[in-house]
Amino acid sequence: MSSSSSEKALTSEKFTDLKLKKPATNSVGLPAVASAIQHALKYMDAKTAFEISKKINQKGGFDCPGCAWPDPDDERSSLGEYCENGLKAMAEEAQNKTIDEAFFSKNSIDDLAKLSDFEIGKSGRLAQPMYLAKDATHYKPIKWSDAYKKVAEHLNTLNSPDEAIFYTSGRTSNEAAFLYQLFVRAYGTSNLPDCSNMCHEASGKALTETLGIGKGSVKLDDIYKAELILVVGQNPATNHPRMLTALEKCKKNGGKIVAINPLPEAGLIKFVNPQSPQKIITGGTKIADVFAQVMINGDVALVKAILLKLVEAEENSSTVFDHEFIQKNTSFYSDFISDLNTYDFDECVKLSGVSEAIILEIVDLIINRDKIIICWAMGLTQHKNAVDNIREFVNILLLKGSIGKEGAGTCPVRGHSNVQGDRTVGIWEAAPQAFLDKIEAKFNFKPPVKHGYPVVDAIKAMHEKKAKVFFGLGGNFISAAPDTVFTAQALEHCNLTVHVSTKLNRSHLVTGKEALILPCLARSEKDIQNGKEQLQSVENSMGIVSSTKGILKPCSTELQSEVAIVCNIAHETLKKKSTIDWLRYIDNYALIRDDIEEVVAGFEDYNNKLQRPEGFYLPNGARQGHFKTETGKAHFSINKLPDWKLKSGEFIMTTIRSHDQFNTTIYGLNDRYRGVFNERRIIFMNPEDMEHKGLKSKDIVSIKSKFNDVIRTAHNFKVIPYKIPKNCCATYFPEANVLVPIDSYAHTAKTPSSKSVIVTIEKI
Ligand SMILES: Nc1nc2c(c(=O)[nH]1)N[C@H]1C(S)=C(S)[C@@H](COP(=O)(O)OP(=O)(O)OC[C@H]3O[C@@H](n4cnc5c(=O)[nH]c(N)nc54)[C@H](O)[C@@H]3O)O[C@H]1N2
Ligand SMILES: Nc1nc2c(c(=O)[nH]1)N[C@H]1C(S)=C(S)[C@@H](COP(=O)(O)OP(=O)(O)OC[C@H]3O[C@@H](n4cnc5c(=O)[nH]c(N)nc54)[C@H](O)[C@@H]3O)O[C@H]1N2
Ligand SMILES: [Mo]
Repeated sequence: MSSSSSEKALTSEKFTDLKLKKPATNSVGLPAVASAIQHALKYMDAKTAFEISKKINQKGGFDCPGCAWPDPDDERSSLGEYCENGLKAMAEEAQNKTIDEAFFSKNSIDDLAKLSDFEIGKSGRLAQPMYLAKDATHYKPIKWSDAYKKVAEHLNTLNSPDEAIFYTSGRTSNEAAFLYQLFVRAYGTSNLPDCSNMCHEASGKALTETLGIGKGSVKLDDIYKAELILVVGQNPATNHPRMLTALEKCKKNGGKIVAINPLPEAGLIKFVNPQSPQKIITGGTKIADVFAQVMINGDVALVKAILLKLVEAEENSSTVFDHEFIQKNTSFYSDFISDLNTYDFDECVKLSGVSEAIILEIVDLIINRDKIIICWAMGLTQHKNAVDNIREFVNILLLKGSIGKEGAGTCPVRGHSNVQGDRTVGIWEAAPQAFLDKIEAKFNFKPPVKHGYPVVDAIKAMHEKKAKVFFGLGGNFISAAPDTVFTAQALEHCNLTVHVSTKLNRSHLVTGKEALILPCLARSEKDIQNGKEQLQSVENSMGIVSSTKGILKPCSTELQSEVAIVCNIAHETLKKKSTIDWLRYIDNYALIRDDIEEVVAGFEDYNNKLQRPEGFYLPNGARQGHFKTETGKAHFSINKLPDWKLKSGEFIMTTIRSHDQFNTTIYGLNDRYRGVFNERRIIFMNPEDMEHKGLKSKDIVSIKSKFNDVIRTAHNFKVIPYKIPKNCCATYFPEANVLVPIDSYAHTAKTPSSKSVIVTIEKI
């Protein structure tokens, strides 16, 4: 009998022999270069590794499939503008091992599900389309044409287009993403959930409300010129290593850096630039001038404490706030100040977990500077009050007039390399009417106006059998989503699950009644259509669109490009119902860009501008000091303190990435900077909390979360004493996703609250 969906969905509970070392105080430097090279050579030959390191993130090369941090406009390092984890991402993508018919006939889906995520990833690149028939135990090969027919057949027999879900992960190019959303809307639904629903959705919401644009406002150059940068809820040494080079440059220019994080992350303490031999010898740059070790989800309390002191200083001197900016450019200042004054400073200090002395240091830095940038990532966005978190930080910028000028502004640091571009070109379950009108005008059909499901609602709809087909353009839905068991049941209720993928992952194993794997070209591979090499484009975290063109020979001749897959499915599904000639795009991606240009603002002369090696900037109102809000001004906002309270025996748990993973892709079992080796099933705890509970290092525990009377359990985690605030603990994503309740998400943004899960811990 086949295993249950939840058994297949959960990551292996076996231990892999934990080793502990002292956490590092600095990051990168020679060990990182060595680690990257070692890793690359394990999966690629030396020639490929060298070719890649020369072309990655170089002008005219290809965009690193790792993070979305921008490339410098000016000089790029001769060693290649790569980082350790970028090279690991490449090694994962460009490995020479492939999996095809023989692999799948040898391994049933139940066998594969028993492997750890690390082992699944190491199986190799998907090399031919595969089909899992109803009640079958093994995937079998299928011809591309039959696969397209199967998808079309399922989509065309649903009672309503709203019974289909079309997920996107943020590696998809602008070209493929634009056609995909066009197809989905022409088919008749807005069900376009994407990874950003689990990622920076709260940033988009908070920034649109307060500043009139859902993206950040700064350029890389602003980072260099800032006088003060707050790095909040972010672990750049691991997730955006090249950001450290930019922070180093800011420091060299006299800037100050404040890190706000429950964990003392290595790169924020000290950074040794791997591309500067002198720094490797001298031991590097101290990055954070002040480290505020905030309680998990204590950020609003911390900012309120800071704001109260700023108001006090302003009352004494009248020189702290930028009155001209506030008067000319903002609304709701006095409402904001009156609300703020209802809070008690000492209470906020206590709830933040940060000492008063540290808070006063931060206040001093803010008082004397007005070129301030706030950078943040998942530490702020994955909470119930995520939107409040971000709006509260924006209040600081508005008081100081730190927006719409050089060296100042907002910097939500994006995750996937093209997650921002996907949204720009229409991957959005709640697209604005103006965008839909443009689609209608250009393509002669009426896109549905009703909003579609974001990720959380999509899972619920599948669970309730209201949605019956799941299509994933990239990603690993089962492992990335919250509430693993619930999501597994949801996927299992589907008639068909389809994944367009480069690598095998758990989502191929937790399927609907039938399933398809459609293997696609990766970004580093040459995309040749009708004899011509095609280029594609992506947008980075700072709104720069640039071209990307693969350089390697595809790992299999059977792969198709994402563009070709989307066009064929659209053609096969819509037939005469659509007046769009889908197949003509496949031979010439420039035609897709011509159409994007007509629909999306800021893409004028797209094909020509893409020839510029450095790419081009999209318009950004907030950067220019134009705020497209209801009042036409930037909005101060009123935000409450979070409403949870820990009962005795409860902890607040955050789920984080190790140094050796890219989301659900596990590169290795080490988390070098945090001193954790060869194990992922671990829980970081405060030593005093451990003592109080009678726990010793490496003791084995179960973790339980209780939400709306439902108890969720994760078994077999080893305890590690760590410098984390009391009552807080941390585990890795995706092992702990089983504990994140489906109904716990950010107000208005619906981002699962995977950084604040209330748990109990029991020794077993
Ligand atoms: N190598 C590598 N690069 C990546 C990724 C990867 O997995 N691997 N993922 C990509 C993606 S999609 C994304 S979204 C980004 C993610 O990049 P990050 O957001 O840096 O990733 P996380 O590990 O989720 O870490 C969040 C940080 O927030 C802190 N934190 C946790 N809870 C709180 C809190 O309540 N308050 C505050 N202030 N801080 C908190 C954690 O200690 C941690 O340092 O990275 C991208 N880049
Ligand atoms: N508990 C918890 N859960 C989280 C998070 C957290 O911090 N904590 N973070 C959330 C965040 S920020 C995000 S962004 C999501 C990530 O969610 P996803 O984007 O869904 O997950 P990934 O692990 O990035 O997807 C990896 C898979 O993408 C496929 N892939 C890789 N490159 C390509 C490509 O070029 N084309 C195609 N078609 N496929 C490709 C491969 O098959 C690979 O297995 O997870 C979220 N989940
Ligand atoms: Mo993300």
